[in-house]
Amino acid sequence: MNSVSEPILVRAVCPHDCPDTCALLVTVKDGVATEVKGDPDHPTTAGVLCTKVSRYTDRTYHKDRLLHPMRRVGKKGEGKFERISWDEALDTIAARLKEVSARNPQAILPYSYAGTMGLVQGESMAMRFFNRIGASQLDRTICASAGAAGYKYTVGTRLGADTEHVQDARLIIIWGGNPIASNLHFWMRVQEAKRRGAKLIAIDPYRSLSAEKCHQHIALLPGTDAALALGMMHVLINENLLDTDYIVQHTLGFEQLKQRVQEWTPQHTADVCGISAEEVVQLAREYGAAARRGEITLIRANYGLQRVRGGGMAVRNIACLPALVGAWRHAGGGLQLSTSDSFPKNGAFLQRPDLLLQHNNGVPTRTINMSTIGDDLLREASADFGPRVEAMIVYNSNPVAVAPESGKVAQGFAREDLFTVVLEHFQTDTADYADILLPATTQLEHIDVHATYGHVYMMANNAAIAPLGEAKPNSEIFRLLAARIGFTEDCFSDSDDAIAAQAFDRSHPRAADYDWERLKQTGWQRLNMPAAPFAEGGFGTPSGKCEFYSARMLADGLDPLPTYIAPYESAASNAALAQKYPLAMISPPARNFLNSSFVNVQSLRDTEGEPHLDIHPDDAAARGIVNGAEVRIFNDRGSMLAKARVTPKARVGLVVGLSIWWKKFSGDGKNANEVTSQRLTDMGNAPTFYDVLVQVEACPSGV
Ligand SMILES: Nc1nc2c(c(=O)[nH]1)N[C@H]1C(S)=C(S)[C@@H](COP(=O)(O)OP(=O)(O)OC[C@H]3O[C@@H](n4cnc5c(=O)[nH]c(N)nc54)[C@H](O)[C@@H]3O)O[C@H]1N2
Ligand SMILES: Nc1nc2c(c(=O)[nH]1)N[C@H]1C(S)=C(S)[C@@H](COP(=O)(O)OP(=O)(O)OC[C@H]3O[C@@H](n4cnc5c(=O)[nH]c(N)nc54)[C@H](O)[C@@H]3O)O[C@H]1N2
Ligand code: SF4
Ligand SMILES: [Mo]
Repeated sequence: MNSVSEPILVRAVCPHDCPDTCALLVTVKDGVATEVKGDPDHPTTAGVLCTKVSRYTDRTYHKDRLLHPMRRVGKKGEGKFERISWDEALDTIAARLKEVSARNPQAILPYSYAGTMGLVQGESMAMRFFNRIGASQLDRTICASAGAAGYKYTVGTRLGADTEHVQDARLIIIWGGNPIASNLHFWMRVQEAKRRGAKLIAIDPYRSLSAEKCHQHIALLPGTDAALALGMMHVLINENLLDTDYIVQHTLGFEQLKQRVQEWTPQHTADVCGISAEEVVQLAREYGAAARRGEITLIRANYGLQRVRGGGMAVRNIACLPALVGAWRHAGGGLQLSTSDSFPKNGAFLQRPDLLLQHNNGVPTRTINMSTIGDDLLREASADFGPRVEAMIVYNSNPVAVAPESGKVAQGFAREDLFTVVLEHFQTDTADYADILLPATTQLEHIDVHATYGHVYMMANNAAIAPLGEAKPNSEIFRLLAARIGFTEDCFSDSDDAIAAQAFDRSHPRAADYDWERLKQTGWQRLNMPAAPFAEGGFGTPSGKCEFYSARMLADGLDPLPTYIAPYESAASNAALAQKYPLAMISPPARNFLNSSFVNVQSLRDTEGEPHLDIHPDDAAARGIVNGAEVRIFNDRGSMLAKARVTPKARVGLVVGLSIWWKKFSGDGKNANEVTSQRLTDMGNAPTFYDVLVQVEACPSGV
């Protein structure tokens, strides 16, 4: 490369697990990325990035980047490593996986999530490898599977309101989400709607940054959203605030629903939710009346309300609301949970599930739920469970920090007989337990193609710079491992370009004109799809209607009608436990972190400060806790320390610890997942991170 050259602009995509999936423009000078900006022309990005990714070069060129393979020399978890060559690393891994696989390939487990959401560096070459070897399958439930299940039973498919029309809505309900922190580009459009006169209502037990900026904040008890939706339906139906035409043409089970909601009087609803009956009535009336006037009403349902026992049912109940009032008729109206099913991904090509069946006598291997990894790593072989997990390959995830009941997760990872490989950018809490630690490239160093869950554009990521040090893309690491083990199928020599070129199914009308070479030039391309997906019905359910009554739910052993499932841990549902541990604790995302990513970027960590616990003045006073005091948060599963912030932002009975801290950056080497449980949701086998009771006490000074 010339020593003095003009800067060039490279089109890229934000890889992080965020609905916005921004289009990036990376400035590169002399082979060095100097700046990352949002593409002003991409409709949802609109030239804006969040604080985290506008500092992306700080992360890429961070002094702690892993730049060569390493082997553990200290004890597991201690984090002591020595440098080795790629040859030695790959030979060691291949030899160990062959040995385990000769006994039983299902003793091998991949562990990955959405460190990158790219279709190439995510589950393409990696899944081909694990399918071919016959490893256990990983059920990737840690984030969205409860709500996805509830939504699919009701609406049929994860399509929803189009973000590009949000500014046209007149009433926006932000339900269990904090878009200022976690969905910024949606929030920008909400702000535009507000300027045009829209009313904003937040439904959240915590006065989040976003709730603070809404006209109204309904602070219900955590885990009671399903009840609030039932109470709203009671009012809408009994006061006839309905779109009868839409109901007749495009829904199923209205009469049964009408019967079901009768018991959900405003007072009963209010008692369950810990709010007033007036709040229930007024919310329903405003929602129904706005729709009646022909105004666009939008519910943004997010993840906060799914992380409790009845999380699937909560989303299902909320998903009934727009059909009752006909909100789906308008672009920008209805509901947005996720847009991920908009994308016709070519899963059979990307992941090659056929390889698994072919090499395993036509039967799938066992499935392990990523959300119960703590228990599962500690399980012995049994007829029920299958073989003990003997080898784990972790990529795109940091389970020791993010998985529930962390004490058990760390205990599992500490097993001397477990062989652990971690592919990472940094020495995370999980990396500390690796036997072999491999340096992976960041988004600026590899190519990828992306679908999203917050808009409907296919997105291309070009490599802006060469890999740093000896880092390699995930895809290349699995390609090399496949070769070492002796897999000869052609798919293991597909280049990243070849994978990207077929990532979307061109036989599907939405992606009919997908062309990877062109997308690399343009950066982004909208799927061919309408802005109002259910304006004319056409739901993805078996009946093609929005199913108030779901025969599939009945067949799956669930209540076929909307109902309320109380949390595992709450004063109302477990009084004995609440006596010991009276405070509900939630640990939603901190604005300057992305799950546990970015915690090690100094400037962002400095902005967050240190682990905090927001606690209501009454709850603090009762415990002799003053603002700024060090407190201990505990239950039977574990404990952690944090600095108290005494504030009415947390409703009485609720404490909030914004997350997800790396354990090694907190005073006591612990984070919020010490107290979370491995119990699963009613549907989708998802974790219940926000279904937790704790006690909080002031630490004696000096602790
Ligand atoms: N900055 C930043 N952005 C992120 C992330 C991040 O870590 N940081 N994470 C990304 C990921 S992986 C995801 S899944 C999404 C998450 O996106 P969101 O679900 O929007 O997550 P939060 O922004 O925390 O909003 C959750 C809100 O739900 C509230 N809540 C908790 N329990 C309940 C409840 O029972 N009922 C109701 N109604 N509300 C409740 C919390 O108080 C919180 O304000 O964000 C993505 N974007
Ligand atoms: N208490 C509590 N726990 C939670 C949550 C909560 O709200 N509260 N939220 C939950 C949710 S919604 C989610 S989605 C999960 C998220 O959990 P994870 O998906 O594990 O997300 P991160 O913690 O960001 O870890 C991703 C890791 O992938 C790495 N990575 C990024 N890109 C690449 C790459 O190209 N190659 C490789 N090899 N590595 C890469 C990053 O460096 C990072 O360490 O956490 C869950 N845990
Ligand atoms: S984290 Fe979200 S808001 Fe920030 S740049 Fe990435 S996609 Fe955009
Ligand atoms: Mo998530």
